[in-house]
Parts: sequence; C-alpha cells; structure tokens
Amino acid sequence: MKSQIALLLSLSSSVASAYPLTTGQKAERQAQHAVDFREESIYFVLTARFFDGDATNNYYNRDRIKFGDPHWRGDFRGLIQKLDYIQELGFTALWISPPVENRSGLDYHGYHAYDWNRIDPRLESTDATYQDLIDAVHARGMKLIQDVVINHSSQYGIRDQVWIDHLPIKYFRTADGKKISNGPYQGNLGDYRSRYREDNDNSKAPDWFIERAQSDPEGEVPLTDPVTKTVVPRPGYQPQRFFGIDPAHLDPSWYHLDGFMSGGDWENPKALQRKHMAGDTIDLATENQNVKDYLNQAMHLYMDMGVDAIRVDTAKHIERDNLLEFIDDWRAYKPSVFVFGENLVKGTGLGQELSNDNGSATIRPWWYTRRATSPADPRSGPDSGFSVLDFPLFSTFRDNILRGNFSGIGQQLAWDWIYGDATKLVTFFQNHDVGPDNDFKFRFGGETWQAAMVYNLLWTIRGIPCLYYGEEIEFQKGRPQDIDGGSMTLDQTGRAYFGDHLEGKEAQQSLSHPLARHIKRLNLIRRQIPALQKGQMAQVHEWGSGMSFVRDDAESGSYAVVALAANADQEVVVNHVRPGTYRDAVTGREAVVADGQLKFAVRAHSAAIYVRNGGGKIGADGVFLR
Ligand SMILES: [Ca+2]
Ligand SMILES: [Ca+2]
Repeated sequence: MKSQIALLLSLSSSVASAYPLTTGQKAERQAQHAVDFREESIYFVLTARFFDGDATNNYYNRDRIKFGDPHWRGDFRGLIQKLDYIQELGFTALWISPPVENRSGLDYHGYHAYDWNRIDPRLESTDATYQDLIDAVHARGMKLIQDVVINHSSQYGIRDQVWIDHLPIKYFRTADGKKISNGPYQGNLGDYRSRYREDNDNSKAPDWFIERAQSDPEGEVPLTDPVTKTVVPRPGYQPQRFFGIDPAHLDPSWYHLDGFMSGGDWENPKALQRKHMAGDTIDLATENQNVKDYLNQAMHLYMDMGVDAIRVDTAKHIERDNLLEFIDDWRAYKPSVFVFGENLVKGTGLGQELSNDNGSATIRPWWYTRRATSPADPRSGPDSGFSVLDFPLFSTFRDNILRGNFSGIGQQLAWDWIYGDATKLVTFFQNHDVGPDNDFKFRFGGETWQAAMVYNLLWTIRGIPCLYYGEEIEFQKGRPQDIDGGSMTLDQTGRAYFGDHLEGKEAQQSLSHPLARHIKRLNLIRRQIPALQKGQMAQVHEWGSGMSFVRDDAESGSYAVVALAANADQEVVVNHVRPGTYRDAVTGREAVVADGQLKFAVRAHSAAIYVRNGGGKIGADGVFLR
C-alpha cells in the first residue's frame, strides 16, 4: 500500500519539476531585478482574501465556517486580474502571504506550512500558477515579496520529511461516552479535491497509518494506539492523541522538545525561541543542518522563479545568529534579494539593556538588523543585511495619531541610529495582526484625516512604506484584525474578503476614495524624489501639531526639506538648509534659500516637500494634500 502512495506522490507536481529553469534564465532573472528596494512602495495582501478569480479552487477550512464565504477564496488568478488596481494606486511591490502548501484547521493565511516545496493548490489555477503571478508582476515592472515562515511547521509535520505522530480516528469519546468530532472537514485537510486525505500523503507516516486511511476512511474502526497499546476510541482517552500533538514525542532532528509557550514565556528569549507558540505552529529545530538545508533549498527555488524580496515571519522566535545563517545563505544565493522580517513588539523596541523595556534587546527588532555582540551597545556590530518591519514606530501611533498629533515620533526617530540601516525599515500603519489602537488589535477606526497624516509621515520619512489591503478605502474600519472570541468568522474581521470592492463600479469607487487618491499621489511623489526613498534623515524637529526634517541622499544629490501638519495650519521655519532654489512637490510654490533658512506654510493634514532644484508640483490636489 505504501509503495502505491509513494508512486502517486512522485507523479504529483512539485515546484521544482513544474518550473525548470536553465542557468542562463536564472542569471537573467537575477540581473533583471537587481534594484535598491528602498525605491519601492509595498501593497500587502492575504491572497486568499483578496480577489477570487477561480471558484473551483475555493475551500472551507474546518474552523470558523461562514457559509457563502470560503476561507480560501482569493487566488493567483484573481490577484493577476487585479494588478491593475494595485498599480493604479501607485504601488511597485506586492507582498503576498505565504504561498506554500499549508495544513491546519484554519490555514487560509498560509502561516501553517506543510510542504515548502509546493504551492498550495487552493491558490493556483492551470493558467495562473505561482510562476504566472511572478511573471505578471514583473511584466509590469513590479516586484514580488514572498512571505515565509521558517520558525515552525504545521502540526502535521512536513511532507516527505518528518511525521508528527497522532491517531487517524476522526472522533473521540469523552469520559461520559459522548462522541466528539472536529466537524465536517476532519480528515480532509489541505487537499480539497480528495476526501479523507489528511496527512496519509506523507511518505514519512508509518505504514499502519497510511494503510488505515485507505481501509477505513471514515476513521470509525477501533485501533490499538501504538504508543500506549490501548484500544481506542475509549471514553475519556486523551483527545490530544487524536487532534493535537504530543510535544514530548516529536522527532528531535526536526523539532524542539521544549513544550508549549505559556504566560511568562513571551519576553523570555529562550522560551520564545524554542517552545511551540500554539498547537498548530510546531517549533522547528532551526539550528539543525537538515532543517536549514530543507528550508534553504526551497527558498533557492523561489528566488530562481524570480522572487525579489522575502519577508520572514515570527523572526524573533529564532535566535538572531541562527536566523542570520538563513539570511546569509539567501543573500549569497541571490545578492539582489531584499530580506526583512517581523519582530513584533508593542513598545519602543529598544530592550531592557538600553531603556525601560520588559524584555531583552536580544528579541527586539534592532538587534536583528546588526551583528552587535552586546545588547547594551548597538554599535558593537555592523549592519546584518536583514531589515525589519518598524513595529516600534507603529507602536507610537496610538498615543499620537489617534490624538491628532505627532507627539513622540521625533523621540522615536532619534533612536534610528540603533538599526543597521534605518532607511531600509519597512514602515506601516496596520497589518493582518495589529492596529494602532490601545489594544493593538483593530483596523484603524479613527478619522480619515488621521490616516492621511500617517501616510504623509510614512511616505516622507526614512523607510519603505507598506499598505495593508483595504486601508485605501478604510475597509472593515474598527473591526478586529483577526478573529477574536468564540464564534467570530472572517467576514467580521479585518481579514474579510475584499473582492466586492474590486469589481466594476465598485472598483472605480474604491479608487476615488479620498485616501486611495491620497496614497496614489504620495506614491507618485515618492517615486520621483530619490531623497524620500534613500535620503538620510536630518534636522528632525517635532512639536506635536507638526514636524519638519531634511532628507539628504548624497549619492543622487537629491535633497528635500519636509514639513507635516496635524489638524491645524502650520508656519514652518527650517534652518541650516543648503542654498538654492526649492520647489514644493505638493503646492508647486517656489522658495530661494540664500542664508540657510527656508520659511513656508503647511495646511492642516497636509505636507510640504520642498525639493532643491525640484521640478515643482507632482500630481493633483486632493482633500488632504493641497
Ligand atoms: Ca478561488
Ligand atoms: Ca523557534
């Protein structure tokens, strides 16, 4: 029986066999897309929630079912169809949620990988494979960012690499004899085309398990648990043996054996980096060579296919030097690749060695951007070549933007020196996990002008701006980013299906939203002014109701003086600027500086971007930029 299944497996397509590339093609692809990623601006989508181009690959996960709204709904065909929309907003890079094959009771988002070498069939169509998406993105001169998890696998192990022991029975009985099942999709994980497939498609599963999935697909016939020798199902027998994992019996060549995280572990580096975050995120032994080899060869494949940048999930859950071994491998394989990661922090992000922080700097974002040897001294090591999402700046927004001012942003920017290179940080207002409210939990629910203010900031200060899908129309405003509490389904969250806003008249309406127009103009402006992309920040002054700074890009000679206003008009004076003729990219006004002083006015919720020797006004006035 096992040999038949092995044969079937070898016949099914893998990424490697589906997309063979010659060495010449690889070199061409690498050279073609070697760019400075700071020139880009990023649009981030959860592919399964964006746009449905192929109803035949739609799929309901086992948990949180809302009839009529399959969890896996959007796909690559839909995304390709809507690249027009993303490009119309002025974005040049697309960040997609992890595309590799997943397996869990709620895996539509891609963060529970089961096979890093295959693209999830629920995203692809025959005419819209992952390669087709990458090629379509490149055909427009855009870049593709692949999200990857290397910290953990799904609770079903990794296909053909490692098996996680559990029983194939589809139900269990409580102590009083009540039958409990995990619902209609129990035993049909990951492959919507076949019933009862579960993980018997893993050649590493024991023979008895694979055989049983064939002989007893309903999982009704009693069997003897090979570990305890107990005949099950039996009332009161531990449900973990059916539906969970046994953390003490994992394969140590693939997994850490330190158990599950609990309350006090979240600021403890060792626990954070070795324990399983949840029942469906099993912590990989990332220091083992076999784990490195497996994950690295998969990333080589995707880089060969043309992936331009990589976003690393749950970065702080891997010890820095261990993580950098992966990053170094990828950057050696494809020198042009830009790599950044998620070190989620809700605070200054400095670490207790540098300031009043409740966790060590060794789990904070800046630590990963350097090869520093002392957590108390950022300058004890150079830039690591790995960048991070700017969670520390994001964390300030609840205390300033939500109160209608810029207070504290200047203070945060004064710490930029701790990063390897602050101009490569990826900045954002919200994402699939967090929002700028007091609990860091909801899609932004405040005033539209407040959002405009944040975008003025993110598109003019250092860093690469990133927008989460739907922000441009205040999609699901004020809703929790993720399911929260007992019965919530995706349609009630920030991860709702976006497709209804992308068709016909609705699409036009989306593009006409004042924020969509605002972002489009900011993208247009940033694209034309190298100082906004790569310039060092200088002379940062922040006074609550406004702020000003200089962006100076020595390499291109691009130089800009920027001021931002909160909810009142501001009169701004900036001293010690270079002499010359300046033109504001927002109003087109001209100013000549002879004595080092530039004086100008900025209207409420707007920005002034005085570019030395600049070409004048860029784009048309809107509600906010004027
Ligand atoms: Ca679909
Ligand atoms: Ca880990």
